[in-house]
Amino acid sequence: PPVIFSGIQPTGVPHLGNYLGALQQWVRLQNTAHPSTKLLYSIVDLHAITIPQDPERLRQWKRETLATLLAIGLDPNRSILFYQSSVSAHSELMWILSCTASMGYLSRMTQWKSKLQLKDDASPLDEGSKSKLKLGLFSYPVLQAADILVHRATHVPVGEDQSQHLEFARECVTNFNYAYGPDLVAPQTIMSPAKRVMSLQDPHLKMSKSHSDPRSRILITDPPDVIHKKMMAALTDSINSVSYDPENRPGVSNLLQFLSHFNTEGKSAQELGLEYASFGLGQFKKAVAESISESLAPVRTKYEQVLAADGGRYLDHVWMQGAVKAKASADATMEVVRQAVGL
Ligand code: AQP
Repeated sequence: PPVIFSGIQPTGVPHLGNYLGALQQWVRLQNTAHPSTKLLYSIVDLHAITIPQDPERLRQWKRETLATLLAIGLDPNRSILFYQSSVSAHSELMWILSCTASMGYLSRMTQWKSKLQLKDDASPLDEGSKSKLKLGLFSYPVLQAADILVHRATHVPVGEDQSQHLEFARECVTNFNYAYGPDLVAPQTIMSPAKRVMSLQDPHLKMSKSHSDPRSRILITDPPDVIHKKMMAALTDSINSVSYDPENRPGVSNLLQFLSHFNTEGKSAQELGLEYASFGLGQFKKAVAESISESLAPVRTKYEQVLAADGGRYLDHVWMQGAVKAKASADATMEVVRQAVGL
């Protein structure tokens, strides 16, 4: 039977990019998958520490991320929700995989470069990058591969920014299986319909938790007045009408994408572009803000509820229960892997 695995970093409250690009798909899969399908969704705290984190703030973000997963409709009795660091097999398999993974392949991956704000053609052997680059940030795709492979995941739902990492995870399977025998399973990528949600302040950048300008993203817990303010400040262009034209009007087209993803009749961004053609940009932004606020209202209410439930202990109950199940899933794989490697 299929096994679905995906993860999110607890580096802040998830934004619309995370929601439309990944989390919404997690819920959809949960609600439509055959009952025999195993679903694991992890809050990947070990990935979060590849850049410096304040311990108290990290603990708080983990709780907020878990509360978000529950608020959007993940059911802990159906989906296994857990903190990555509570299942040590993830780290153990990472080590084993790094003994057959290729340095050259890792050097060509681009995400560590963007986190260090380096150019795409920078090499880790440049003097400047060598001193800034920590081993964990460089090798974290191996941990990500381990996250997936330790549960023998067959399918991984992610946004487009993760496709290179999934390719690398398959490469890790090939390398391991070549060395030790066909024990690991190569996962398939499930790309969400909202592949790449763009920043409100720069429609050429993806919306991201770590961008310094909070107006660049809408958090899924933002109240209506905040959503309205961020939307009115969104960067568009000087043509005071609406049309869907991603090439020439990336800002307006990004907003039409939002509207489409929340449209209950399943209208495309193109169709909505025609429908809103006569709107001025101010009036249009207001309509987009209202649509987002309305769709997120139940999520916000549930988020507050689960954070406070049982004096805050409900969340502990959820992750601990998830950890027990995830550990059982990972341990079964590790038995085979240790046997194959001779450990
Ligand atoms: N802008 C986006 N559009 C579509 N999908 C996105 N995802 C993230 N941003 C977008 C998807 O969300 C899932 C969880 O992401 P993550 O938190 O593990 O990693 P990330 O890609 O590093 O997210 P951020 O928000 O950009 O965080 P920072 O700023 O810390 O790097 C993934 O499936 C991802 O594809």
